[in-house]
Amino acid sequence: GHGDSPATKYIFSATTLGQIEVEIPGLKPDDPVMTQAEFSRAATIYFERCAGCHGVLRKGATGKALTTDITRANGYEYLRDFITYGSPAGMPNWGTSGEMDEATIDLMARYLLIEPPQPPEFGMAEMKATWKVLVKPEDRPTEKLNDIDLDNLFSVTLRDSGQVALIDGASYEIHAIIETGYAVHISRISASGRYLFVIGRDALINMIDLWMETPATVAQIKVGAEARSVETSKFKGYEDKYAIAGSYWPPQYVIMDGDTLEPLKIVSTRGMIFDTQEFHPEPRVAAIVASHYKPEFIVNVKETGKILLVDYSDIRNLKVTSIEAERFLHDGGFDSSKRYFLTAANARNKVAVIDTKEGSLAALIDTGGQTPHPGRGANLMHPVHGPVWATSHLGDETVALIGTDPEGHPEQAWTVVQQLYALGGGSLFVKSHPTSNHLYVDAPLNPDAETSASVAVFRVDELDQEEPEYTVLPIGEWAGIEDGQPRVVQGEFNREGTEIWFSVWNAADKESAIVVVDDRTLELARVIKDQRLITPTGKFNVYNTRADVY
Ligand code: DHE
Repeated sequence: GHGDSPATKYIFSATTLGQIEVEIPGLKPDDPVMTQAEFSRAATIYFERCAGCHGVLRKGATGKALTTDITRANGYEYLRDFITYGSPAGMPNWGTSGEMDEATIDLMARYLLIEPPQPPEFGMAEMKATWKVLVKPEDRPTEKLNDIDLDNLFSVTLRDSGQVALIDGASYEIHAIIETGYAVHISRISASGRYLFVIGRDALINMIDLWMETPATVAQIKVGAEARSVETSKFKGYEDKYAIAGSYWPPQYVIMDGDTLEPLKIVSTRGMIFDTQEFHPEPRVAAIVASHYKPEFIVNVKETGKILLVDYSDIRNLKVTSIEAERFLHDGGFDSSKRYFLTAANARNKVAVIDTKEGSLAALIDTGGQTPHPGRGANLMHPVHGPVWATSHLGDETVALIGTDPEGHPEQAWTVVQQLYALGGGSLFVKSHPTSNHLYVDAPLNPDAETSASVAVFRVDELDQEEPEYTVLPIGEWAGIEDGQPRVVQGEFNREGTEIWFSVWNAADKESAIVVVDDRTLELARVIKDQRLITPTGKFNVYNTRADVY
């Protein structure tokens, strides 16, 4: 068994994961020989590179299960080759891409034949030990001290430098670069627009005050060993009152004070899978959004397939509605009315729809493609079918348009009304804006370099055609980067919806860029380059993110 070794050690640090020190959990006679130092190194690499898809305990989700019953049956050579060459289903080619050398791949293949170590729990004592209020609420500005147009500010993830860049949506000027967690993941904005919350993969949260002369971190906390989601309360009367973060490890969520990040309530998500009602030890928390209809957080629990409506109006007597949805919930967003939340159960090729007003599952839709991955999705006014929400897919070129208007368009509601064919597999994000006539579809994980550096654009007013055509924007080419093979990822609109920004995401030691496209003409508006823009990926416009406009 794993995790029961009292000697299991695990080192946490506030800003980087560092080397993970874990003891080999009970070697069996036929286990591959591995030194303690090798095991710790492999555990660290696994945690940083593999756990996101395969799970800390290797039970699988976006990636296949890698428990020892499976890995030993497949054997060392199979594992070595799989890690080296990858697969079209989404496994990266760690060897041929040059990211892991032969010795590392050999180590990882051997490591997978041994039982996984279980990292320790992370409860209130551990959280409190990492919690820092750098500027107390009473010492913060009482009015905005800068002349930044906050609603048109972009928080840009600088993935590998563990920072965010705050970039002006009109002048493209970088107002600040702020140190955050390791392999920082997403940004969310408080209901008032004042506080920016950023979470790293190491579960470090930075709370940044945008009213300061130069925006800076005012509070910080680490809520676990690995995390992906953070959100703040948005319901009327609760603006800026609470924050919530979900973690992958340990599997839990925590509700925090919205002014200081003081942890108030930690809730484990371990429990039964919704359909088989079998216990799962690692049900990770994926996307979290804040309801506009009730004082509730909507929490997606990946492996057990449950969507939790967490009522924050009385957190001492916490009421949680647990909705049976589908396994492997990942990411999603609201429809244009903000009443319905659509979330992808990506390894099940489904989208679950939550009616946030009724507090129930409205529908479970087969998207007709392989591995839907919507980000927050995109809302369009379809010329024939009325309001629809779009998702692209990781596993193929299809884009599913799903009707979202049960009152005005009951026939179309919660069905795939149209399938579009974009550039190819490996898409992660789609984007539109209420004022835009375009739907943008990226393909950053496509194995073809030219495809992964391009974006497909559909015209919304041409969606009445049988097979609507798309325009290809050569974003990577427009960036004019000589060195490396950058991928183009995640469109994000400015406040007005007139320009859309794409990240041109290159290796950490190579030049990256942000390319701004004029939405009306589909022409290049600007290339933002700066030595400090290291590995830009996600971008979050303050207004669009806090108001859920997409
Ligand atoms: Fe993400 C959102 C998890 C890899 C960029 N990513 C999310 C969310 C989850 C998630 C659960 C939804 C958060 C929310 O809404 O509360 N991401 C994961 C993974 O588990 C995965 C597959 C593997 C991993 O090891 O982390 C993963 N993600 C990536 C990347 O490699 C990306 C492309 C680059 C990066 O920055 O690391 C990436 N993820 C993003 C972005 C969003 C996101 C840009 C927010 C999109 C949006 O528009 O809201």
